[in-house]
Amino acid sequence: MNKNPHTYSLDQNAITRYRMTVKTGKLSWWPKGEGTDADIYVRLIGDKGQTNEVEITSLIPGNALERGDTDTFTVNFENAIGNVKKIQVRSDMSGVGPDWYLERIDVQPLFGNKDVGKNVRFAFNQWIDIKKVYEK
Ligand SMILES: [Ca+2]
Ligand SMILES: [Ca+2]
Repeated sequence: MNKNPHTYSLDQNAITRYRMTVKTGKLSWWPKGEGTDADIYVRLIGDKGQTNEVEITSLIPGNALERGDTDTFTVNFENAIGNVKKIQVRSDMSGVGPDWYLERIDVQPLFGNKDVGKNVRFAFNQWIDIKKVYEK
């Protein structure tokens, strides 16, 4: 018998879980305040809708989003959105020196802890330094 009872058909549209990898920039050898201690919020937009907004800084242990750092964490959203097309990022601009140089965010769809589908990379390479929604 070769039958696998655990075979399932995975509906890509049912994904609500993602691994995100956020890279904070390091613009030169001399620190320019690239890191931040502000609260950062993210929302994903797909071809079938958009997620709720999640505060990613509460999902990162220790001092999140510091100069040159790569922070990796898993996010569970409330609803599925189909294929990821865009991302929105905003800062509450709290704390000392809240300006943040965001290099990029990678978004990998997960089923359980298994990668499914392609990683989507959003290149920002810009300062997040006012209270507005930045979309890529
Ligand atoms: Ca800063
Ligand atoms: Ca920080």
